[in-house]
Amino acid sequence: MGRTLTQKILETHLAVGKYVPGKEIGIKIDQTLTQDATGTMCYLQFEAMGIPKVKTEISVSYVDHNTIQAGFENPDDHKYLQTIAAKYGIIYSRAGNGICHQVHLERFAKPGKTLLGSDSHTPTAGGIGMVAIGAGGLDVAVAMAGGPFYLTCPRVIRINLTGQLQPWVSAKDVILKVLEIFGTKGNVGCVFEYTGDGVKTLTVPERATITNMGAECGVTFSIFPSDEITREFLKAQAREVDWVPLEPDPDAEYYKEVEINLSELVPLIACPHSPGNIKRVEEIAGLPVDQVCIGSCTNSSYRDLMIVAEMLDGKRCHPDVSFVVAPGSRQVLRMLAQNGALDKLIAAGARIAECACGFCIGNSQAPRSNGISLRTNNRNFLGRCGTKSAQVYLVSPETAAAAVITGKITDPRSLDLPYPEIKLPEQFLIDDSMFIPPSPEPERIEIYRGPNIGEPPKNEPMPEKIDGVVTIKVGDEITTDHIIPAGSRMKYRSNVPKYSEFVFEVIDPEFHKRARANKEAGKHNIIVGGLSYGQGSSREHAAICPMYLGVKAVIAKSFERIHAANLVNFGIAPLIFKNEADYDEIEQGDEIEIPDIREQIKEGKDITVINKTKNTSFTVTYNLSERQKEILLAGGTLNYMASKK
Ligand code: MIC
Ligand code: SF4
Repeated sequence: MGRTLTQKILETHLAVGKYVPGKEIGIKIDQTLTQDATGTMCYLQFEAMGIPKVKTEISVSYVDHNTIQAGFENPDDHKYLQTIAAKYGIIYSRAGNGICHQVHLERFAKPGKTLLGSDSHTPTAGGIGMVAIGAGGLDVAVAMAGGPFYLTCPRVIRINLTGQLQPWVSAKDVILKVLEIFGTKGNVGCVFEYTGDGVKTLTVPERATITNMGAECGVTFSIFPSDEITREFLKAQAREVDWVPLEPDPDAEYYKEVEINLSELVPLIACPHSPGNIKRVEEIAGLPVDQVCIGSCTNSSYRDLMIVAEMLDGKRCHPDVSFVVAPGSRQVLRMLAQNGALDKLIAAGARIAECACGFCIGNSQAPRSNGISLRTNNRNFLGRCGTKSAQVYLVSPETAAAAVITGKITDPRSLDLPYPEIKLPEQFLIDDSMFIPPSPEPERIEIYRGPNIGEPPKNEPMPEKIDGVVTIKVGDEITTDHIIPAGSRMKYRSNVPKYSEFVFEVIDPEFHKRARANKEAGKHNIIVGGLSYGQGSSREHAAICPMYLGVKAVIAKSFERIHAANLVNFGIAPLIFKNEADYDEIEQGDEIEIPDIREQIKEGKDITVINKTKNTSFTVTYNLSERQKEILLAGGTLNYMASKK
């Protein structure tokens, strides 16, 4: 039987286990990336491991999330990260160099290699034929220390692309179509592998837009073959030596197959408050728009911003629209500056933001109250933009630019404009001067620790029994943005006690007070959730902060991959209702007891949960490998690693 591309790359990287879909494997990681918002905690944990130098082929530390610097916290973190990079053999990408995923694709991503990143959109690099996976910072720290990365050997779904995109329809519409088909839940443990003649019509940055938002479906990664188009892209980045041809065997067998005819796609839009809430743009055309934001790791490439600049050439931004453009990288920005496209954007009324995450993470450009914002990024979760009452819609750069002109949601095909054909340059502008290489004299580097840098919090081993309270009961599709907000709160990433005050802020600002009171009274906190708990980001603070507040278990109908792994890493049990109907019986405030939890987990048994308030009991189960069980019982990965020394 032929092999999928996923199987080929994973098999050459197997460190633990056998390639059997559904079973846990450990793989060797060739490259890592971190960004500042997850990076500080990741490197604090790396330091705790006592390894003198990273053991990967390439590790890059990007500063792209918290670049606002409205206070000392962000710059303190940046300086810490810079000194850590210098000391431990890591390349430091300075603030201003661009968004990690865009820059990594341009300068480091290599077909056939593995990349682990402390950011959920790390699969962007799958566009170049790389197995690129998002994970919590602690997993990335372990990979930098040379340890394998553990994952469930994936089930590979083939997405066969045929035909060719029509004018005004672009890569974003392809991934929105994929989201329409697969939704944002139920895809854990799978990967998307793109095949077919349609692949040959897509450039690497377009492929990267598609792999980027596979994260929204919850797949472990998405991957394209590495072909002549990949070679051209690498050549244009002066990295042709990094090219290798890669494709699945023609008779490879897939877990599931889906076909998408690119020729039939139309402009699509993800409506509030989920990237899976897909409509055709023409269905809601005419809705007035207050803000248009173009950028983010999904749609900020040279091609994306060139098409916007050409569409807006000689036009003016509609007076009711605030129009923001954040180029994905300094390479993109400089090229736009040199070829005059930047001037076209500025002339049209664009507010040019830094090459950073910016609006996407809600640390700037919040819309007005009840405002309608059209954005090219990948997530529109409630409150993520910084304004809880705002409605955020996700679209392609073409649809976004159309609204800049008309002030309304507009299908770009309905504009009376010639379609600008954008060709990728034969040579991108290469300027690596905003990367700082590691120090040749690491022993002389002193790590800078400003007052914002704390210690990674410690946890106790799992108690014999959990005796606690349902501190909160939430519904389906709770994202990590619900669990711990980013935006203006993100500056506390290195200060866990302070950041913990914002757990569940967007749905229940009193949560942290109840949790603290329970903890002080010697009670454990328990979270009850619905389907697909922990969607979205890789931020391990969605586990660390609850851990700090004394949460010992989350009982949900199902979990998303990265968050479930983060819960285990920080010693919180991710327990699954055996019978989903039991979710309906349990209420916030119920007193809960889980007797002999250690014993039950050790023996791999289903667990009985006693609801003392209701005088009932129900059964929960869990998806944990033997290794994860040990980690959980030890109270998290750091304790587990210390016990193995
Ligand atoms: C996001 O898009 O939500 C983030 C901010 O990039 C996160 C990482 C973080 O919270 O720092 C992610 O996607 O993992
Ligand atoms: Fe940054 Fe947004 Fe991409 Fe996250 S999704 S890495 S915040 S641009």
